[in-house]
Amino acid sequence: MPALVVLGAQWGDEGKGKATDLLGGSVDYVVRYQGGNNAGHTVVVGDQKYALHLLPSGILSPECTPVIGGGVVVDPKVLLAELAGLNDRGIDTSKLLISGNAHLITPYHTSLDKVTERFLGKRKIGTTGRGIGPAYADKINRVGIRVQDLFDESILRQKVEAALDVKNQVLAKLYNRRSIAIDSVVEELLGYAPQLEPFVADTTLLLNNAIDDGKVVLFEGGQGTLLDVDHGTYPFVTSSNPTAGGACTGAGVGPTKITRVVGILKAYTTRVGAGPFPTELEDEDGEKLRQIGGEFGVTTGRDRRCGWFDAVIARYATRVNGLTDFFLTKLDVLTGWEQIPVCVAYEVDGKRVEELPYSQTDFHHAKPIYEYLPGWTEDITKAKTLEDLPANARAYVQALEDMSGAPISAIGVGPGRDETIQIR
Ligand code: 2SA
Ligand code: GDP
Ligand code: MG
Repeated sequence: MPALVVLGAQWGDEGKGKATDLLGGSVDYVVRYQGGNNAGHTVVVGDQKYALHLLPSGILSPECTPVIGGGVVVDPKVLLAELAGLNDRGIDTSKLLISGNAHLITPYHTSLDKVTERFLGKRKIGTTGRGIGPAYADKINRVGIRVQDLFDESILRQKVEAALDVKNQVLAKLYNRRSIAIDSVVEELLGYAPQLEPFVADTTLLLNNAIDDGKVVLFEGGQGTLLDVDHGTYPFVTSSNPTAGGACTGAGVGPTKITRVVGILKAYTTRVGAGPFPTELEDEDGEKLRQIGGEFGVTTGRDRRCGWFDAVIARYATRVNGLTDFFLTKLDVLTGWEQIPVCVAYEVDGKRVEELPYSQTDFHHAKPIYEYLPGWTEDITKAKTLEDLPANARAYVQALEDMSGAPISAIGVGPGRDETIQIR
């Protein structure tokens, strides 16, 4: 199993952090390939809980080398703070590698993110305010600053000037805001250079060599399939590609090298931020899922919107990612419901639709068609095998597998590393 991708099959927060951490003990490299510190990956080890934002979850496994790939956007201030926080808790972070091609999130990206959201008003995306969109916009616009630019002052200054030239005019003329001082940005960025330099490497070369040498490399997605800028619910998406193809571009590894793509799938659905969500519950069931599942943003603390499982989304995730298997998470959260609705298809303008509509207008109008599966009341958090689950919980898992288009290889029954049923 030389190279596997672990990604979110829904709108993120499916439990990728735990899944990656679980596998992390047996892999050599864990690679973040997109996104930045908008991610919030929670890992529970014994009585310790870690919330990772930018660092790969593999940072918690001593045998594993954590890598930040070129497709990631890096806020250097946040990165150094996250490293210091882990070091304070006794975690060795010295093995971290960062691609010199990764783009930087600077203070002006963060400001622009917040200002843009404010000006969008009721059309806002509900971003995390971490500067993600503006940093990726600069990358695509070819005025981004990369990690490698930190080590050449004159190049850095030229690039900051190029990036700020237009922005300052826009800020002044459109938003009536003060312009951003080039000197202070350059000075701040240069200040991070000595601390970051030891981590910077040609990660593409290294990862390809590692795979060729038979090492095991895990590519860890942030966010989820429906937040993908190309395949998600645009414009209510993040500005990168959490889907499987993003692992190839974001890490510089060809698709022929990827041998397994695991979709992390929550036993119900959540979403943070704005945008369509067919199975959303704005009633006491939604509140119950939020409270029992602890559905609050790991980065922003926002309430996550909650709803029933949506098999149309799961099938879509199987298709656009080429999933080989699913890791079903948070089954324990559903304990106690008499019956559990599962969305099997949508009704769009009076017609039954089995697959995710490509038209966003149709998706906004999609109404869930539910099947009702019998619930269970027994505590399942100690279950270690499928046979330990009550019959109705087993039937729920089987139904989800049958509807979702790929086999379920593991089931999460609690947040801890050991609260997992391994099936395959
Ligand atoms: P951004 O900041 O530009 O990426 O926001 C664009 C949309 O992407 C959503 N997004 C997320 N959705 C779920 N989880 C994320 N990470 C945090 C978590 C979220 C938090 O683990 O809880 O703490 O709020 C994440 N990151 C980005 C975002 O909500 C927008 O809809
Ligand atoms: P990620 O962004 O996909 O890594 O997920 P988050 O960390 O944002 O949110 C998932 C939450 O669910 C975290 O608090 C995890 O500790 C928790 N979690 C993961 N798997 C399970 C599970 O099987 N059961 C329960 N109850 N919690 C889980
Ligand atoms: Mg998260």
